[in-house]
Amino acid sequence: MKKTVLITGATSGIGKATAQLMAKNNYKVILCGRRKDRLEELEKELSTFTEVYSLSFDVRDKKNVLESIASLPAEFSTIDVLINNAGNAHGLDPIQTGDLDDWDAMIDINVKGLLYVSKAIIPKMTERKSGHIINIGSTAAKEVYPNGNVYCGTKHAVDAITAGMRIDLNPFGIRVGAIHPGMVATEFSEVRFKGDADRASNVYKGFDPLQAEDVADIIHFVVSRPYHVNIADLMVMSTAQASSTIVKRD
Ligand code: NDP
Ligand code: 8X3
Repeated sequence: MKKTVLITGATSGIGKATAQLMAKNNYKVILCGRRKDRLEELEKELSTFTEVYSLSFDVRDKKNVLESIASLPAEFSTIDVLINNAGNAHGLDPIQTGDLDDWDAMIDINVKGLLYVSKAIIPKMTERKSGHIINIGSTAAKEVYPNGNVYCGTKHAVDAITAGMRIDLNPFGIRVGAIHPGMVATEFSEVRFKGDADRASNVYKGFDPLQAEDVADIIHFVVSRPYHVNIADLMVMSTAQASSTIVKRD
């Protein structure tokens, strides 16, 4: 029987590439994101491969998250795989001049949003005693870089929450793991720099960064292991990147 995967942040970057790959690999796909036009377009594209359903919600709105996921039609309501991918950095400022709204956005989306979506889905997994949760962390979950303060804090939290989920869900036979990419050329830096396309493209200049498809490929690999195999923690960087701050550029 086809498995169902729910992907948050499917309107762009890693989430979109993952939805495309999972759809072509015989999974039913639930696409989540705020931008309805992008959801509609992707749903149309992927419907030629598989059954697709879209949910538009802001992960910060806990009522909307819970109600949206509860509203899934019966044929999509058994979620086998949850990919908690929605998230972004907002700003890159030293702690003394950081913007309070940026801090709220990152903590509310990257941490609390991930928790709300998980809370909406985990009870059915524990009932069935099966399921797979993949949280998208970052190299920023493992190290802290200059001006990364709050973003790194949210990703460290994702790392700790992933470990906590794995422990608490262990009696139910649920797989839980995190995937931690280094720099991936997506819309991530455009969001971080509030639409400054030049500043964003400089982040990926002079080296061959990871692409969203590279990370999607890894997510598919992790999901498609035999059920007794749980890839608990996986870090992936471009060959040119050695750490958050060390990148070999031309
Ligand atoms: P993108 O900006 O391309 O995609 C971010 C996705 O998150 C979009 O689909 C966006 O959808 C969704 N999203 C953002 N805010 C919200 C919200 N409030 N409610 C619902 N959905 C939201 O970035 P990436 O694909 O690169 O990022 C995906 C994940 O990967 C993030 O968790 C990021 O931290 C992580 N990551 C990224 C790296 C990189 O270098 N790119 C490296 C390591 C980790 P919409 O706006 O339509 O709601
Ligand atoms: C995104 C990668 O290095 O910009 O998590 O933090 S980085």
